[in-house]
Amino acid sequence: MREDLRDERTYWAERRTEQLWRWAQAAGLSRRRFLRLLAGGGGAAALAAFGPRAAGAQSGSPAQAQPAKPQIHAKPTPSELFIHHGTNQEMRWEAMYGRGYVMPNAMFFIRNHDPSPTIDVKTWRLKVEGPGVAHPLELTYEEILRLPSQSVVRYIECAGNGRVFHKEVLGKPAKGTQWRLGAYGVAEWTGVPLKEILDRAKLKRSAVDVMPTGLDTRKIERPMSVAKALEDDTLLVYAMNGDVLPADHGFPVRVLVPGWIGIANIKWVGRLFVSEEPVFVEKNTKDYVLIGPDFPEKPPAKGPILTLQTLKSAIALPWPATLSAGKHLTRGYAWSPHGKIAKVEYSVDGGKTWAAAQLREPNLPRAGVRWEFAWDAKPGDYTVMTRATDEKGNTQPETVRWNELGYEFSAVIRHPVTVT
Ligand SMILES: Nc1nc2c(c(=O)[nH]1)N[C@H]1C(S)=C(S)[C@@H](COP(=O)(O)O)O[C@H]1N2
Ligand SMILES: [Mo]
Repeated sequence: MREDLRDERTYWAERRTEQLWRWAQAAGLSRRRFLRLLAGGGGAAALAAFGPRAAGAQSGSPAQAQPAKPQIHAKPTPSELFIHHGTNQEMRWEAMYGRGYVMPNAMFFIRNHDPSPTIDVKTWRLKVEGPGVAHPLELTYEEILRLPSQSVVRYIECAGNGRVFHKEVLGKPAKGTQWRLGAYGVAEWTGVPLKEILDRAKLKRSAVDVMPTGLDTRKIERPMSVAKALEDDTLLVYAMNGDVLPADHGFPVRVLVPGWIGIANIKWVGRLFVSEEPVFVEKNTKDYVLIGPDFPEKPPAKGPILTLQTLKSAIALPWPATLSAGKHLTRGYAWSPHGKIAKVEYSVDGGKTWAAAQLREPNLPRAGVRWEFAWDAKPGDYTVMTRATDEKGNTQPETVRWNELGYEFSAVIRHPVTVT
């Protein structure tokens, strides 16, 4: 393999070039001319002119359906545990104070484009098909449960987590659910490595991408490279924190694609499509791309395609918080897609002075870590800040670049706390 396509960054760069080359070939361009155009400034945009308008258009624009369904979620979503955002439910960080390492299923955030579908496992089948497999399959739920399984602890985070800070910090609102930091959750996921399933479907050497499709109203889908699908911890998940995978989290099965953005973790999977060509759909051309003055168009996508999540930290306190004066053990989490967290620093004076918080085991890569610090709080108004650094040396920056859809907010956040 020329490049490491398990890395989401490399993957999209590679796939885009392949797509442009296909269009160029179809238009009769030579490889030389193609490479020259590609290398030139604005070359990709020029090449895109050879292709269909936007690849996402092929799948049609999303239905305008405003579901009149009373039932959006299967589990209770009380406001002590969740901040409600329509079909989405944000975990309240203060509810995680004093709990264990993983987020209980009853508290795990929900990110749904449409209401959670109800699926009958008796008739449900997983189809594994497409030109990239020699032996297409249909598996029942029972058959899947009998395949070799794995359990891993990993986080899932929505690409839009922190979006509200585009407005509150950068001063320019971004479109989409106005999450604070609660679109993140750690769980123990159990399921069948996708590799086991692809092996049984006789994955061809010519296979390029694997795309899971959801059985929700708009059949949400987004591809991954074959290399990523074959990683040990890329799973077809059927259990979450030791329970049957809950309806809101993808029952009967979802994929877990560790380190990749939330949308890669498709729920209610009905089909795994294995291609021999790059796959471009709405969720990697129009959504989940960076759009804005700092981001050039990247045909066939409207901007750079999102890759990894960003490094973040959050405080397990209400927003804004009020505390009574005295000793407090302040707690929270920090997480990075690049590996373990190396340190978390905190400031209670708005960033003038910083000290190290204590990290609490476990500290697992692609999951996160709990941190805490003792604070003897005197009455007054405070801005509490935390700054995480991961084992690869990435640190939360002071600011980030605004983008229309509000992705990749990872800057240090100023949490308002009043001590009375
Ligand atoms: N079929 C389907 N899969 C989906 C989604 C969806 O709307 N439909 N949302 C995605 C997004 S954007 C995120 S962030 C995660 C959220 O997973 P959770 O709801 O279990 O927390 O699921 C992903 N998988
Ligand atoms: Mo998401």
